[in-house]
Amino acid sequence: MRTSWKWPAAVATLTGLFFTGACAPARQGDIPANGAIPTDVMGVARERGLTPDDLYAAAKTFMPSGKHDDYVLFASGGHSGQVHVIGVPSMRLLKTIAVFTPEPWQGYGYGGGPSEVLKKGNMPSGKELTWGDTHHPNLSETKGSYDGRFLFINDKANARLAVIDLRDFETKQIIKNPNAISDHGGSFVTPNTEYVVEGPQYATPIGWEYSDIKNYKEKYRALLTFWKFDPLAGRVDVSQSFQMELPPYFQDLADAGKGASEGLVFVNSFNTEMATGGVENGEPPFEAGASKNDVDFMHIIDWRKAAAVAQHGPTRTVNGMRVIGLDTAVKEKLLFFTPEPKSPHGVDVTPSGENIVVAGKLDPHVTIFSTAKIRAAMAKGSQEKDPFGVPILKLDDTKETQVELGLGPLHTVFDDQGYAYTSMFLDSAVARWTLGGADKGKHPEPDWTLVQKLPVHYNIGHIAAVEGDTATPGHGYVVAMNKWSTDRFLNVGPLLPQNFQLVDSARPGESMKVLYDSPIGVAEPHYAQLIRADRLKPYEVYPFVGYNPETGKKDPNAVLSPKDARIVRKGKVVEIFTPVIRSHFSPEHVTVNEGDTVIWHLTNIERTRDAIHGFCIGGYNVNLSLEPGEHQTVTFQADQPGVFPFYCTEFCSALHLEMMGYFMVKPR
Ligand code: K7E
Ligand code: CUA
Repeated sequence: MRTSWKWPAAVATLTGLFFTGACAPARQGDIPANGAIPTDVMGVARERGLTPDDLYAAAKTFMPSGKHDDYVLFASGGHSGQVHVIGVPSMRLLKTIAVFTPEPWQGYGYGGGPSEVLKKGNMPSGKELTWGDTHHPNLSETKGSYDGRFLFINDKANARLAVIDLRDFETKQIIKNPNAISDHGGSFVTPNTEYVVEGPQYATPIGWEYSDIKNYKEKYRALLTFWKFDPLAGRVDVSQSFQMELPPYFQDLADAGKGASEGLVFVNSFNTEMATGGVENGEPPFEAGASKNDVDFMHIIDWRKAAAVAQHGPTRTVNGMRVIGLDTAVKEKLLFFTPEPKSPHGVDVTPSGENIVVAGKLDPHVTIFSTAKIRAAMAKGSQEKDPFGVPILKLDDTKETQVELGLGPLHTVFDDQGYAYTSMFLDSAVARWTLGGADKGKHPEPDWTLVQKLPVHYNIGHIAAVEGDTATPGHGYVVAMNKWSTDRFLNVGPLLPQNFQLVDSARPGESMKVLYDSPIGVAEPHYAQLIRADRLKPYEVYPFVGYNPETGKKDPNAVLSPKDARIVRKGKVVEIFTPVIRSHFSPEHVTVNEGDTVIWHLTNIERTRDAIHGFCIGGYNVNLSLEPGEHQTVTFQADQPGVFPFYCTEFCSALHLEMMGYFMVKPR
């Protein structure tokens, strides 16, 4: 293992001072016995027992006040249902974007437009869903590179997709998959964000039909969904979207081809055994039944051809969605299989698109497939079929090579130096290895070779690198997204945070180092993407007063000036028009009758950056966040008589506490 990084000579000569017996006080900041508090870097380092490696890490990650990070990490918030936005290299949490879970500080789910966005994600039965299990955030792409415009994320638990607009970092659309209840291999975009792909996980009867699990092979199916994205509207166009039926294997991660492999989508699978569990009835449990075979199947889907079939048929429509049947997918040559090592997890396309890397949880290798070989094998076809008639292309005809990495390889990302980085769950390590072919880059080592394994703490799941899943990756940093933190942080009780470790991925020929441990105390993150900060161009304030963030237009009920404040009564409907500005709402007295419908229009007419106001009504579960220029309308029933103060929930000025009023409901 190389350790060739250079420590500045002047500092190196001082290194000897670190452990020369100066007795460190019990806690940093305590006054030592000799009364001397260190005031210089080396003194502090000595006092805290820091090594040159520690000082290097500190210098690499410290962000002076007012300076900004170079990269932004968009991380799934796991079963918090949200997305975390983290600056890199400082690893500071910049924001949590509310997606599938109500989030009061963002006014998300407590009245107004955001509540309507959330409601669209309810079950078709009307059953309310107030959380999600977010796994894979995916940034919109142009020509296979991030364009900084939109972010998509899936909800594994309920098979939903969310669209976040990166002009204001807000969730604009949640779509409930009309036919599936479980997903995982999503969201993944095609190289120009033509489609957002939502891959399945656990097979079920399509569209919530009931069927006994004894009929698993006949009745249960997986669905791969292609959501058509309209970049001008910034929304998925459900009417132009389609689904493809897949066998009832448990499909896992997916990735869209790019460059050489553009037009294809790759989807992993496990449980090609079609185990159905039932350990309580003496059947083999899932964990045994679903890992019997030595290989599972990587699915190869020609999405361009599939889109043409969706357009011209034959398809059937299920719950308003066009579905390409499994038999059609076979007949039209839309779907092929090739064996992949037992119980794989990640499938990742290299920057050139020439190779596809599959990591098998239960296999010590990564298997690298060749796009050219896959295309040739697809053209040739295969006599070997799975039980559903899907052609199986021979592994020898599709495989480029294998690289042995160790225990539990999961996910792989890439840099522009010709390296791949694979997370090793069981080894608790990041494996760096070399690519060949079009992705060879500048590495001095032989192609397809393990170069270094860096221990991380602990049980790494996903891994992110600088634009490391695009056609144009950068280099310098890798983030290890560790499932367990165990002893890394102060004990906060038995529910522990996860641990994101920032890794210096250094230059070719040098060694990786851990730079920073960042506790993620808000649910288990899965995937994350790391984008150059200069690709993002968010609003500083909304572009004009009266902006409705849900429509992107001026709201017809916008209250544009203080003189527009008014109350309009029509029978049992009371409409209030409230301009919001430091430090008052007007009107300040709003009196209605019990049973009235209240429609309250509020516009933040500020143009000053960060002049945010909140609007809450105690006892009525209403809380809005009104950013400069933003308009929201909240509608509710005045169903509780009494006097309810409303106030601003953001400390916006010296007279913020005075920014209040009374909502008075006269009893019947
Ligand atoms: Cu957690 Cu991508 Cu859902 Cu692997 S997945 S870790
Ligand atoms: Cu407005 Cu506080």
